Amino acid sequence: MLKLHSYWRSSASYRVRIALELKGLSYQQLTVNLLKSEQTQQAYTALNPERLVPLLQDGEICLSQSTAIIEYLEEKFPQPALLPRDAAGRGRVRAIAQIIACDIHPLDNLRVLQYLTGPMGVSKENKDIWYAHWVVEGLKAIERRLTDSLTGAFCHGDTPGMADCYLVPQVANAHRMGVDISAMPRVLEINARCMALPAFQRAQPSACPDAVTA
Ligand SMILES: N[C@@H](CCC(=O)N[C@@H](CS)C(=O)NCC(=O)O)C(=O)O
Repeated sequence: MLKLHSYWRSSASYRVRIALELKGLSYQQLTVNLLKSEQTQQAYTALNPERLVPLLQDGEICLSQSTAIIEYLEEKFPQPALLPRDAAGRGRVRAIAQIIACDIHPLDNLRVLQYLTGPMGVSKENKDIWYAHWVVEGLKAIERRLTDSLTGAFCHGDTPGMADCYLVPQVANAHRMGVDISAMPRVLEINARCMALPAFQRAQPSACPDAVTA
């Protein structure tokens, strides 16, 4: 069985859980507790020297990086497809995914925020301003992208796909951190449509075995 090393509140892990659920794949979740710095401990770094989650194990294969993992799943388990059939469509979907994976998330990751408030001496208030700024900038870019005619009920057409795997966790993070994204109606509509689907519900942080809900 596929094994996903992940943490319930990790949005990069959440992307992969959505992809696994949309494809109807069985997988076991193994917790790497980021709040206990388990990602830096020997047992985990032996598997993933990058010291980040998620990590997918498929037999002897160990894959890091959520995008590489999702692309691997797409190639190994092509149906249902998370990418459109046409090259232009695949480019568009990957671009939306990369706005989140490359333009937003690296600026707001745990270790970046900890570096701001630690060695850089940034106050919690200013750290929160930094966080909200980059989330809003990135989601605004997606909102503008979603004005084109290729957007349907979901980010690309009327079937949930790879771009939605990235959008939903980023919106969840924005909500959790109290970032105001009310000026992004398309983003919010698509997020709500996704969250009405069982695959997205099964993947959400509160449904994870390591979720702390109290
Ligand atoms: N580019 C990586 C990012 C992975 C990543 O940053 N994961 C975060 C959780 S969402 C993490 O493990 N953070 C631990 C840390 O910052 O020390 C991916 O897409 O998988």
